[in-house]
Amino acid sequence: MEQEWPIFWSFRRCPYAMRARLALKSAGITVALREILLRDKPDAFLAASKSATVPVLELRDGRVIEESLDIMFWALQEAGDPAGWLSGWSLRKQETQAFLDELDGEFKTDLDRYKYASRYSADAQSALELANTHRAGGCNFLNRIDMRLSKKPFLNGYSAGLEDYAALPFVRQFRIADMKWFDKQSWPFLQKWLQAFLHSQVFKGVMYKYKPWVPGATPIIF
Ligand SMILES: N[C@@H](CCC(=O)N[C@@H](CS)C(=O)NCC(=O)O)C(=O)O
Repeated sequence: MEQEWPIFWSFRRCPYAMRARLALKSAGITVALREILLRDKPDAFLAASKSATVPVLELRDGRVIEESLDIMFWALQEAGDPAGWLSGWSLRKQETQAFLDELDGEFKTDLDRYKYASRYSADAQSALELANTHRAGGCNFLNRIDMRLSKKPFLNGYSAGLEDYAALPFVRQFRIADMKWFDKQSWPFLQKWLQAFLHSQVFKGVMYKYKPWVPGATPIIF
């Protein structure tokens, strides 16, 4: 059957999928969203995705985009970047790439080790130590975000864009690991930036709960 829209495989709570959904919405690109459960991946998803990770975008011409940042770039460029998300990137390609690499590399590792320290440790004491070490590592990155935001309201510049929306779902997760502690940290600019995002219609617009996809289900037009 001819598929009318690209197929977008998603998982609501996944920060990678969140940032891809944010970019698709900003670009105004309509997709058929297929929510999956990571513990019960459908065969059609596994057939489409070599990495078996979400998000995955299956284009109508048969191309498959498997990395969330690639989906963001594809969507924004395809639509002519209507909201100026790529303005910061156009001006500072190298710095933006370095930021994205650190975000998906060192910061994500710190986030995982901090949030799920017990999975990586033999006992409670070593879990606590590991969590503290990686929380400190993450703070290093967050301190620098706060510093940047003290100069301009967004990482992208005077309006939010690629770096902001690529990072916000992960900063949100870092906060969720221990909200009381996070909210006490002296990151005035970062706290404001994150809170504005959490309360935004933009964020709410990509967080609807959908039932997991099953073969033959009515497409969810996202
Ligand atoms: N580099 C990938 C990473 C995507 C990723 O790791 N997604 C997680 C969910 S947040 C996943 O699908 N994990 C596979 C699993 O848990 O089975 C991207 O940017 O899209």
